[in-house]
Amino acid sequence: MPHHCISHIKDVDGLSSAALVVAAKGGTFRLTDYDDLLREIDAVPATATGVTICDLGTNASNFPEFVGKLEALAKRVPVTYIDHHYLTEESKKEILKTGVELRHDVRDCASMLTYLTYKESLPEGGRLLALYGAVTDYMDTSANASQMMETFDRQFVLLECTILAYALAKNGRDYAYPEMLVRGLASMKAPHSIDEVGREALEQAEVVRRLAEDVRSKGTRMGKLAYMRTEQSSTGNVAKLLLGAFGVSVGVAYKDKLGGTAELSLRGTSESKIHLGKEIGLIAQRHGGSGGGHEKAAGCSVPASEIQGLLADLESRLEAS
Ligand SMILES: [Mn+2]
Repeated sequence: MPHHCISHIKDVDGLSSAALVVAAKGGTFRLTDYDDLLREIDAVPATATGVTICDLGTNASNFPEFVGKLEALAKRVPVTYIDHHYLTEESKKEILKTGVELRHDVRDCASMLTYLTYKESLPEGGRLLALYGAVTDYMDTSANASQMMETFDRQFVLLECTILAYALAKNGRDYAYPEMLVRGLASMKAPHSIDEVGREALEQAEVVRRLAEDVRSKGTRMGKLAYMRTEQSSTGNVAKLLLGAFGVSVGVAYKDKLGGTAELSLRGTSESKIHLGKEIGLIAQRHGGSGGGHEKAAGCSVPASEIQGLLADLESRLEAS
């Protein structure tokens, strides 16, 4: 009887979470982004005997619909929802009312929470997958992750999860690629030994080096933030590079998507005094879009014509903080 997993397609945390669910429960999985989460819930196979949703938050604008879909799904099959994106107490209560089992904690990454949920059914290698998510989501200083890290060669963990992140950044646009990575990880392969992943990661290292030069000439400073339009699949990386290139507290990188919308990634340094996820959720809504995320890493999508207005709003929030 097949279990079904829906997890985040964009980063190592989402992929590691999916691999952990597959390793523990078998069955099928789908990788998706926030925009398509509701559609993926609708598309859960009728034969599924259980569903786990990992590393996928939702924002205020479609929260009621999300809760409605969770409720309908939970009537059919047992549902476990594992996430670490910020949720209000009110939202948590609403999710719990749907009958899903909620594993939510903002102190750990989704892979760590997934590992802890299915620990009993996982092989030894599952601990490494939990750490890959923790390091790449900047959550390896949590009590669980730092304790786990003590039992490994730290450099091996850093190397392997970076290989994974770089190979994903290079090939993430092709759905089959992250799917292939999840299959390899679920069979407990080290990232460097999956297919051509090691070589792809090194090629991406060169892309990143060139990109770091690029952002200096193509980025624009606006007060406490810097922004840039990019074609890179990993807008998060570009946002990060802007922080260093311009010495600002917030970097924003965006790319155009089909249908006149733009997808933005935001990254902040410790100098940034606002919660980027909460702020961008509110600002994006005012500009006809939606967004959310963590304190120092967030994202949103808005009509492309709203970008300048959105950046100006974000900048004035930074000035006021
Ligand atoms: Mn995550």
